[in-house]
Amino acid sequence: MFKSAYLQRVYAEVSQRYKDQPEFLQAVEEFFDAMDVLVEKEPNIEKYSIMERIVEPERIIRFRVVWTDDSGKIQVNRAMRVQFNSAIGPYKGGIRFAPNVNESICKFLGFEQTFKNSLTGLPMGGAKGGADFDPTGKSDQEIMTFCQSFMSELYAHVGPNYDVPAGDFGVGAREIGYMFGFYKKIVNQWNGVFTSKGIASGGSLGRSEATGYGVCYFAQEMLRAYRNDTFQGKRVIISGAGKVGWMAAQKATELGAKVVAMSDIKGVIHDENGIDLGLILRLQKQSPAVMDQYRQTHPEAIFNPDPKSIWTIPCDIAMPCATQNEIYLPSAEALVKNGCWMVVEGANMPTTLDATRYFVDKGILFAPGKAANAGGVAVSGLEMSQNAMHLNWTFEEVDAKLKQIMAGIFKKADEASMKYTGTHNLVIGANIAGFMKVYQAMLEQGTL
Ligand code: 2IT
Repeated sequence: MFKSAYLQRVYAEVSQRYKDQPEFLQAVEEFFDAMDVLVEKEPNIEKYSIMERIVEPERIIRFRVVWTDDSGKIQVNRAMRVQFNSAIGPYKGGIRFAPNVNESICKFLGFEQTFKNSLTGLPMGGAKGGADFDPTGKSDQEIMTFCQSFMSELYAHVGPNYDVPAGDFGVGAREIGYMFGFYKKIVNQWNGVFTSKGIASGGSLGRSEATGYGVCYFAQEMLRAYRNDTFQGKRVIISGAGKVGWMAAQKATELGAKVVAMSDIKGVIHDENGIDLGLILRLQKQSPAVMDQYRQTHPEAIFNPDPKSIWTIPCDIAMPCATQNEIYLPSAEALVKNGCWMVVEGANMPTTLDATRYFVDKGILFAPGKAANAGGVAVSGLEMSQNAMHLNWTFEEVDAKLKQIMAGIFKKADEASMKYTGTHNLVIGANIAGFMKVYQAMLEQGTL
């Protein structure tokens, strides 16, 4: 627990009030862990009740989504948007469509997003939203009908200078296109209310690559600064083969690493020749989860239907890019036992708190998601700039800015850690560096 009596008191209150929100409390606990070294040096945090304020979302919008499926049956889903913090810019963060979406998950994501967005250096507040709608197996028509009904409510609560959503799990360019189109029709204005749009609809080149590439750019900075090293010849394992994991695998391979294992909900593929990324992409055209089909083309590869088994494969670098809480303590122990010395989080909060503490205690180079996966929202910020200026940058321009932003995040997080702990603890450093700007803005703006 925390040394600070102030943090202990606020955490006790929050955990009592939101005892049914485990993911949210986990995100707050990780954040307070990092705040422990800061609160006594910054008495204004307690004086101005910053922690009490920062853990409460500024606003939560909840609504019902009614839509008709292809068989004519009327369906009902629950949706929400958590507008967490707007101290440093308009609310910004993705929308998730998945059956397990609830207030705890939207709040944990919105809370993390606040500090992640701050770390990018761009003026974006934190938000997250979603619906307990499962897009798997739905027809194009059903997806469109759902998205339009969803937007018939959400349109009133978003805008290019108010709240700018993007994608997340279950929400890609297709869903964004339908939501953006419906918004545009209702408000009768073309503006940058969504990011991760298709290129023809005003999306930014490089946005679809940004999160995965950013994870590798961040890892490159760690390798350079802490080991005078590169990706060349490293064994990498990546959980998830979606938007983040696939792009991270491609960039890591381009930088000289060998990606020996990847996973999705069907299972794990271990291929000592290096994963055939082109094959995965081709298989994904038919269905989203494909690992069970990989051996039809590469019979020498090994398939294991348990997604968690990926963490037992020997590697140098592990990149969890699938979902929250995918590395529990036993998986962390297996990774370290088998020689893993670096963990870079591509997903949001993929490592549980005790597993994170274990990695840090063992001296593993560990990059928290709010720093390492910030490349996605960073390029979303660049998409907002391009839309506001009514112009488009080239892929090379965007990619160069992304590299610069990821290097900047690494520097800020490492420097904050050195300043407050005298060590290279990127979990503490990223939380403090992300917090400082939000905190400063909250002080400047008075008690709201
Ligand atoms: O978790 C994330 O940073 C995202 N889903 C992307 C958010 C965004 O606004 O691009």
